[in-house]
Amino acid sequence: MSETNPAAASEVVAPHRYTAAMANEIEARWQDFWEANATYAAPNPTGDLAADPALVAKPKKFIMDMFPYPSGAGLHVGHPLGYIATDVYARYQRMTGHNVLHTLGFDAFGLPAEQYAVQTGTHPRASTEANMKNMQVQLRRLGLGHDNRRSFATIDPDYYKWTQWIFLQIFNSWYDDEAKKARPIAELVDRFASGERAVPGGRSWNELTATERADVLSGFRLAYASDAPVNWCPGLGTVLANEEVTADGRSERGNFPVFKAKLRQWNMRITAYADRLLDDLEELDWPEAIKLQQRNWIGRSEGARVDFPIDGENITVFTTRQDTLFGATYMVLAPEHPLVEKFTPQEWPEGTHEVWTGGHATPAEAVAAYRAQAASKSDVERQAEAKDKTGVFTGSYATNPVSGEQVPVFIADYVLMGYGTGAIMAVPAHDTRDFAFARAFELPIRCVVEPNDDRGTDPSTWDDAFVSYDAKIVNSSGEDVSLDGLGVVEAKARITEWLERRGIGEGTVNFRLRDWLFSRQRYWGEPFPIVYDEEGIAHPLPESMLPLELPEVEDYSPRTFDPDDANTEPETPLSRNQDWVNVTLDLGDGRGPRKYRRETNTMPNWAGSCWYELRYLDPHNSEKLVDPENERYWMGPRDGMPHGGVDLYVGGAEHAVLHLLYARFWSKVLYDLGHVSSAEPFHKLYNQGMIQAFVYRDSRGIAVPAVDVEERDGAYYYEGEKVTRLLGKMGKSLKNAVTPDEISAEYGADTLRLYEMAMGPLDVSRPWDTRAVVGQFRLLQRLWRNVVDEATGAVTVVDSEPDEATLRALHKAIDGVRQDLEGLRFNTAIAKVTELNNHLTKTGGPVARTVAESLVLLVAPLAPHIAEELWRKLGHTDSVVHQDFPVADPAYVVDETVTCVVQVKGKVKARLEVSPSISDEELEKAALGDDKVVAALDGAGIRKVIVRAPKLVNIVPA
Ligand code: ANZ
Repeated sequence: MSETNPAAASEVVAPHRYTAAMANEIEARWQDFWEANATYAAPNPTGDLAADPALVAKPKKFIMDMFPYPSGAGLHVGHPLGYIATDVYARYQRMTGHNVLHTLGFDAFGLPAEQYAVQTGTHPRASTEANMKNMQVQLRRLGLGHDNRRSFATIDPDYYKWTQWIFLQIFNSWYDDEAKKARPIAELVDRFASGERAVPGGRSWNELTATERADVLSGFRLAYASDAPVNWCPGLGTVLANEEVTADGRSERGNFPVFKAKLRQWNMRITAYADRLLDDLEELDWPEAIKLQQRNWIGRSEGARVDFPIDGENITVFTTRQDTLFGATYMVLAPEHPLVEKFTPQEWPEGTHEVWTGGHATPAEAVAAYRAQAASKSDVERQAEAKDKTGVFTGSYATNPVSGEQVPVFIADYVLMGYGTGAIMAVPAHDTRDFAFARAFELPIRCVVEPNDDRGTDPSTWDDAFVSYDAKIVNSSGEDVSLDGLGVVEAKARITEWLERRGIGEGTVNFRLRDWLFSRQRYWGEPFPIVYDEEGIAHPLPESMLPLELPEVEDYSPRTFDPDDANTEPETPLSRNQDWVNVTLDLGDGRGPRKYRRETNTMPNWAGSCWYELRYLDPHNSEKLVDPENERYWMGPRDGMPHGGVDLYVGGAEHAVLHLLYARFWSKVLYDLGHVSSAEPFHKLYNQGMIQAFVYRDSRGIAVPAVDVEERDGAYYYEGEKVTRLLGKMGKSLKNAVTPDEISAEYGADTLRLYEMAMGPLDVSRPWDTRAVVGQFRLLQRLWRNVVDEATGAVTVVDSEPDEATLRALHKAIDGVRQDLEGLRFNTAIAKVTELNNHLTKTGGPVARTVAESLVLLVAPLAPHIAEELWRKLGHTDSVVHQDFPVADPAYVVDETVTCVVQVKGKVKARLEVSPSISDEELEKAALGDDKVVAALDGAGIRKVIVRAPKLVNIVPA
């Protein structure tokens, strides 16, 4: 490539031409300068990063990237797209009067780092640190203006000390549903002890043993251990959060099967915040698509709980269609429902339908067999829209509370224990799954919502359920309530009121969101600051014992199993170090030194990224997570916004739910407990697109090295063999990765930055094309040439007044670039800079100093190294980084106009100031709409309009 590379050519002819070698020299020099002078240091109001109060008096901008995990593969050119974008934006904000905080840390715990370590046989800390070093070198070369004093990795004990501290805050609090906020658990204990609040279970607090008290509090704590069914992934050897399981019931990482298993695990009570997580979305400046995904994940459903009496007890169902209660012809319990045994009689009732029994001699036998079958399926498999529904009759009937009818009670795996009440009323006429089930089990199907298509009202002739919210209720009259003729919404309201009046049901809201499974059977994560006493009660470590450091172990590999073997149990790597696990401690709780066992699970990799924005604010604070004054300055609510937060957060759309939901939840807890002033972490979120690359595959479908592929007549060849080309991801495994280092070596980082920003709108994915990079290099060469004599190296600018056309070109560019940078439209900003630069090139002759300086300032956020160099060459002694961004003079921004004469019957009636490029149609419209012209026509019709844009319009009245 270097033969055709202008970057390498012509050094002899023009010794001071901007070449790759020169770019590399300039860039390395300025990177050293910036580092030595702490050019990007952002001052804090207080603490060790505090500085000139005048700087802190400025408005602030806190600009953040989703931080990377230190991958062994290093960066390819796709990774820095967002980092460059935030850097350009941050530089622009610095030049428009803001105190800017922009830095980057590393998310260094978690599965990827650990898997890499296991594969390469190195300790995760060693491999992670080596990877970070490598990435830091790569990032530095891009000229990113980060405040490196604020960088850290989540694996630093100084950092995870506070991750553990936050865990303890969450552990030590409960959600007060009345106040709608988290409070210290000690307040709840006081309320129980004083009798102000009844203890669940009905006994008094004083009667309870220590274990019983701990169990009661577990039901309230925002972080709690429980034996609930969890997602167990034998192939990875760990349990996973719901968010980490794909739609087909496999692990997001590694694609292994995931099973439900009952294991004692830590959870975060994120469900307590479901309402607030949903409501506060409204206030955020986020892409609608991401908000929608969060709304769906939280999954708010408005419906009702309804009691169906059975043998003096009730089965309570959750339904979103209480308006169809008259059409409920059977019920279904989840196979795991605790009431199943109770309602499974000794024998089948007289005349039980054969298909209902599954061929079993007794209900107990049928239920046991079906339960075993259901246990081997994942939730997703159970919920699949398969037409063949399975289940068995329990042998019992319940009463439909509105019709009084006896309805059979089934168990079936399409009803999940973890949603609603784990029991449903089935309305086969209007629910697809119930319809399929009713057909299979020959159950009655009753139409209670009048179809508005042509299927008729006899369900026996239907092929599927009629599902609609926009129809009338029919066949729904009982003794003292009738829904007939009502629409769905009115019917729901009426029946809910009826149920509530009789105390047999109530309107409720149900959420799809589940509590967040928070423990992993991994080595490479934050240890829990929890120990168990000899009675098995969990105790928090006192703050003075933090950080609880991850112990060195010989064997840090996870214990994995046959991926398909559900009957396995996880083993935690930390449990292999018994010296660490068994300790004698004085927790300072008045009980003196005692023997304890440490928790051996570790936190999931999401923990470290749940709060890192806060630590950037005050990274060296050893007393506090963050000083409140610093937090308020950078994160506090402004300008009447209900929440504060990071001013711009850029990252990939793949984090729509997991990271962003978890981080929002932690923010809210910290806010409730008074540790921070913003209840939301990220005010504005922006998702950058992906840089894609062509993947070339041979006839076997194997990727071949993209650099060695040749193009001939529209076809592609590798070693003489024809290969196919498709646009895909960039990566080592697809043999199409291009590194920023290669491109920087060939053209310089400024060219790489410009190319990435010029490729298209930031939020759109775009294909990488190495051959196109040179275009941006040429722009920088022309820029250089407009200021510097390539032969002598002398600055060529002159102290003269620029001409009018140049002033117009300049101020239009300033105006446009400002708007584009503010709006993150970097590609169009570059187009405007290019236009101005071309104007100067075309005009020829030396450029006026004022114009050259403005041009350099316009370029500075985009290509900071060359801008810094030219700024010095222009005679300045201070860095370009903190200069004021040019301001457009409005007089030169408005389009030039020409005067158009409008005649009526040959006489001049009006003069219009119009754009020289106005079209005939526009000009005619403007003329006919002019007040003076309207007056002159005085209601007369028009025979003819002659238009000669832009100067003349002649109107001939009828
Ligand atoms: C009666 C009914 C009639 C229903 C009808 C739907 C249509 P969303 O919107 O997702 O909240 N359901 C309730 N609990 C369930 C569970 N544990 N497992 C499986 N399904 C369950 O869904 C609520 C609806 O899903 C509820 O409303 C219930 O079926 C079912 F024409 O009740 B419906």
